[in-house]
Amino acid sequence: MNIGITCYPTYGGSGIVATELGLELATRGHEVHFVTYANPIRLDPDIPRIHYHEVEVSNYPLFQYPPYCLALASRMAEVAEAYELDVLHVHYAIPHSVAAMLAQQMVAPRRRLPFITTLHGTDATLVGTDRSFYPITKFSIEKSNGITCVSDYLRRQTEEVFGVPNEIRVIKNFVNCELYHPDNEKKGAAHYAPAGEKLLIHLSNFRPVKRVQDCVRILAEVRKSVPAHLLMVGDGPERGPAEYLARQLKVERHVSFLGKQNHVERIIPLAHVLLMPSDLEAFGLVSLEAMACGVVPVATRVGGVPELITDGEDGFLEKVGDIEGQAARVVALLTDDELHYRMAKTGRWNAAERCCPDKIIPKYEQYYRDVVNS
Ligand code: GMT
Repeated sequence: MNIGITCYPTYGGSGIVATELGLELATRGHEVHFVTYANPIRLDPDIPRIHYHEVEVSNYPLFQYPPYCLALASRMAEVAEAYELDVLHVHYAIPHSVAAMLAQQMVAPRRRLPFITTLHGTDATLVGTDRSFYPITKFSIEKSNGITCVSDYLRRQTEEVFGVPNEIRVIKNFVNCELYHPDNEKKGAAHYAPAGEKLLIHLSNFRPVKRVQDCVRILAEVRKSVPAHLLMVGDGPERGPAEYLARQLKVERHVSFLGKQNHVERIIPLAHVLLMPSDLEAFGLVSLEAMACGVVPVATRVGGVPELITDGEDGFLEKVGDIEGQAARVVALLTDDELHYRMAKTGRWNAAERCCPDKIIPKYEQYYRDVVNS
């Protein structure tokens, strides 16, 4: 098939899923056309059957806000006609779903261009429910030829919040278990923790929903009983406040802020525990990546996370904001090697069994066929 993919090309779960999906589809013989404003970070456009079409937005002085959605729709329509796309698959509803709807109408006299919208989380739970975005988000979701959500939770939420009558298919996040794998020796850890402290890790876009400061608080609590060092990977508005808090709690020497990293699969396996103290996660891709690397997630019981992590089996789930509870779980994992070994092994097994590309990509391929033939 000829498949168009649009996503946010920068750091963020939806862009990562879209990019990895495109790569997997290309290895399965599909021609994959990315239509985005920048080359997605994990995408090498030299890979066979991967094509990248940049969206350029002119910045005429009259435009206080450059009309990206219109430029994107035009580019989608151009690419669809030039490369005979069978389907457009957009990740994150706003504004990609609206642009796909326009592109579909632009090419309608000459070709049928069905589009699928994949909702990833904040597009439905936060941004989509913003009053100014709500009507257009609901409209473009309903006009989609196919809708997927990354968890059962998000499907229920989408049905409830938007009252969407269409069928919504749940296709969960996946992880490439060959790329993301355990590193039992963790030799590289000494670079961050020369005194042999065990590593905790947090990765995110440092938005308020991630509760990044909780990670620093958890580390401070853990260090009351076990020496540990925290790696903070990513960047965003909560980084400054988290750095400030680390100084306030006098743990700044025990926290490394690494900023945005292109090869997280090399860093995650160095850690023992992943912290994901979010207010909300539709799925929690980073916990899946950690499990694939044999790193045990200590997370919050929110959104779609319990669909991924089984509390006490392959990770721990605690209440949002319960610093003592999360810290106690981390301490247990850092001090009981047998417990850590068992949970890390189960996590790796579950990630590979349930969420490897071979289990998930055929679901997308089937959905494309269903939508194209409907
Ligand atoms: O919050 C993020 O990490 C970014 C966001 C995105 O859309 O880029 O992630 C969402 O999509 C991921 C991939 O499907 C999910 O695993 C995350 O749980 C989800 N984030 C939230 O719901 C907050």
